[in-house]
This record gives sequence, C-alpha cells and structure tokens, in this order.
Amino acid sequence: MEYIKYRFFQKASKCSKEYQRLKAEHSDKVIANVTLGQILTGMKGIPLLVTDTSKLDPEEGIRFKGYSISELQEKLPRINPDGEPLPEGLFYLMLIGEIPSREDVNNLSKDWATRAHVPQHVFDVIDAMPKNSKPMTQFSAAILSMATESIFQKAYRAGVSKKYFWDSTYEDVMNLIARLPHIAAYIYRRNFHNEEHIEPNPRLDWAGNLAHMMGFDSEDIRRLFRLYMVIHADHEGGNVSAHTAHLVGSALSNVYYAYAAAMTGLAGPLHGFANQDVIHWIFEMIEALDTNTPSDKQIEDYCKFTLQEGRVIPGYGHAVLRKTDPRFTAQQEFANKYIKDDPIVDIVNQLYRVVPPILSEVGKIQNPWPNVDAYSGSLLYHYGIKEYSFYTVLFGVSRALGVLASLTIDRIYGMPIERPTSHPLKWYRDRVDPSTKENC
Ligand code: HAX
Repeated sequence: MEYIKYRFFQKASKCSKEYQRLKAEHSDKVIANVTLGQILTGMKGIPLLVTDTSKLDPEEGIRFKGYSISELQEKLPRINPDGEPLPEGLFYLMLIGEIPSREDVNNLSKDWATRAHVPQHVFDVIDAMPKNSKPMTQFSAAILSMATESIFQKAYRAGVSKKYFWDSTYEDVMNLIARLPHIAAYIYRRNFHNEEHIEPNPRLDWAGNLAHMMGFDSEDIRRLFRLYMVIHADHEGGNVSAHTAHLVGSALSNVYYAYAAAMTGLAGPLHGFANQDVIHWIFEMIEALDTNTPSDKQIEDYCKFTLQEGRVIPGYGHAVLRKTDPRFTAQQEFANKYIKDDPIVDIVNQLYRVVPPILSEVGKIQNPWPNVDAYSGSLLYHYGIKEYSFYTVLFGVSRALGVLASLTIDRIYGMPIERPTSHPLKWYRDRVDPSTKENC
C-alpha cells in the first residue's frame, strides 16, 4: 500500500473502531432535543451528522481539524516563505489528522500529477454541450461522465467485501481530485478563450497547475489560487454540497455520482452561486448609480432598494455563522497586502461598512455579516478572471478536498445509508396545536 494511503488507513482505522463501538454500546443515549422551529427552518442546529474534517463555530468560524485559517497559514507547508499554504497540505490534514511535512505535501502533489489524466470522453461530453450551458452544468456533467472510471464500482461488482470499500473509494477520490483542475480549466478555456486549451504542467502544484491551464502563470495568481483553494475546501458536513455528497454516497453511489450531485447543490444562489451573484449585483449597482466610486449613502440606498424588491444581498448572511466569516477576513487581508486601488475591491470593502447595519435593521436576518462569497469574486476579477459565471466552478474544485476526504472517512467508518423520517405537516401540527381545524 502506498505511503499516504497507509497513513490514512492506520489513523482512520482507530476512529472507525470507535465509531462502531459507540454505535454498539451507546445507541440509546439521547444527544439533543429537537424543536419544531428547527425542523421548519431547514434542520438548523440539530446535531445529525458525523464529519471529522472540520467544525464550524457560529462566532469563531471554521476550524480544520482544530486549526483556524490563520493557524493553517502559519503551519501548512508553502512553496515560497511569504506565500500561501498549499491545498495539498490541507487535504492531508483533513484526511490523516496531522500537519504534513513539506515532503508529505510533495508526495501528494506528485501522486495527484500521476493521476491527472482525464479520459477523452469527458472532454467530448463537455464539447457536446451548447456553449451557453452554464459552467457549473458542464462541470457536474463532466464529473458524472467520469463515473466510467470508478474503481469502487468495479470492485463492488466483483463482489468485494464491504470492509474494503474504503480502499477503492480512496482510489476514486484521489483520481477525481487530481483531474478536477484540468476539467475546470478546459471548461474555462472552451467558454471564454476560443477553445484554446493549455496542457497541464506536471511540475506545478495542484492549484498552480489549475491557474496555469486557465492561462494565468503569474506568481500573484498562484498565490491567490492557493489561498482560495484552502479557504473554500470544507465547512463541516451540514452545508448543501457536503451534505449532498454524504447523502448520495451513503447509498454506496460511487464518488463521481456523489460529487456531481454535490456540485448541482453548490450551483444554487443561496450556496456557491452567491460568489457570482455578488459581482453581478455590484455591476448592476454600478450601472444603476452610473458610477464605480459610489458614496456610502448611494450604496445604502441601493441595498434598501434591493431588499424592497424582495431580493437578498448576496454575500451576506449565513445559516450557521453569527460573525464576519474568517474566510472573508483572510481574503480582505490578502487584498490589503497585495492589491491597491481597485474599484471593485474598494466597493466590497465599502459594502462591509454599509450592509451589516441595514440587514440588522430588517430584524429577521440572523446574521448581517459577510460570508466567503462577499470577497472572492473581487479578487478573481482584479487578476483578470472576469468571467464570473465561472466562479462557482473554482469553488467546486476546492470543495472537493474536504467533501471527498469526508467520503473516504465515511467508507472506512462503515457509515450506513442515511434515512431520516418525514411526516405530513398535519402530523407536526397535531403535536403542537391539536385544536386547529385547518385542513392541510
Ligand atoms: N439579504 C436579504 N435577506 C436575507 C439575507 C440577505 N443577505 N440573509 C438572510 N435573509 C433573510 C432570509 O431570506 C429569510 O427571509 P424569509 O424569512 O423571508 O424567508 C430571513 O432573512 C431569515 O434568514 P436567516 O435565518 O438569517 O438565514 P438562512 O439560514 O435562512 O439563510 C443564507 C442563510 C446564506 C441562505 C441567507 O443569509 C442568504 O440568502 N444570503 C445571501 C446569499 C448568500 O450569500 N449565500 C451564500 C452563503 C454562504 C455559502 O454557502 N456559500 O457557498
């Protein structure tokens, strides 16, 4: 067994035994009560899932295996001493639970480079779609079409014992992650650069290679992509994309099916599409106000107009967070360090001053603070990636790291098929308000 896989097996087997022991010995213990409000607001706050890669605190934000983003920036291996950490290192941390050495990260980069070959039929599937198919549609379809390569599916068909499911899942996960940059870049060049594709450079790291294949070779962009791929990688297990991958995977659907499904969830405006929506909305505002240097008052009025129209202010609010997202702050610090005088970045900073008091005034909004999507588009735009319909694909490439590490862990723990119970609305009403006679 190769080294990284063996390290994963060693560490995760212990946790797998613990999962099975808890199930056998403590299944009757009550963990939490559930209110009707939690059920009617999208199951918020109910502890229902086991996810070991990261944990989200409403006040503090995300921690990956206990490490905050700023701690990762300090501890994970980097290529340049003043650069951003390599996403390979974060994947190793989420999978194995230890901060990797530089050598571990190099091994992972090399491993992914050897697995990065994308079968031709995947590109054919992309090419068969009309150019006006959204980049996320092309991305999900391409991932789904790669299920032909699933090693798990072949092992399952050959009758392999369930205790080895993790092994072929691990292989699928590593292959899929290795291939995502080429698929993403192919879609980008197809849609926005006259189908002039760029071959991968196996000497580059995973994120650097993605930038390279998209046509961007400056150190500035590589630095941004490494940060971007780290901060978007995981957000515990309950968000739509992570939960979808887990749910679909729980039926023993292969990794390609599970991840394609996750990507269709990420494509929604309340989730990853928000990173496009933010830039789209800012441009709508610039056009409506006829200036790209609006005053705070003009922005305030435009926000109120957006709310009056029954729309959301994209990039603001969160289902769990109750403070400014540390992923927003990491990007703001990046901009403060490397970007001067950019009108869109300036507007994003201005919005951070103006929007929270307006959303707080509305009353019903739980979190008036910005999330990760409020900043990311302005950075990409600054460096020349202006085709914002593509931004969610970049989010999707990154999100694979956490979600697919989790899927591998799901398999080694032997997690069961997910199957919560549902009831008609009347069933709930009869429990809280039996005297009502409404017939629905
Ligand atoms: N602008 C206007 N209204 C907002 C709002 C915003 N930014 N955020 C929440 N609200 C509204 C909700 O639509 C909801 O209204 P109704 O009661 O009329 O349905 C009300 O405030 C209560 O919502 P909440 O409990 O505060 O928030 P939810 O958990 O229901 O939703 C969302 C969380 C992130 C979906 C929400 O804040 C939102 O729509 N934000 C804008 C879109 C966005 O930025 N999405 C990306 C989130 C981060 C992410 O997943 N990235 O991928």
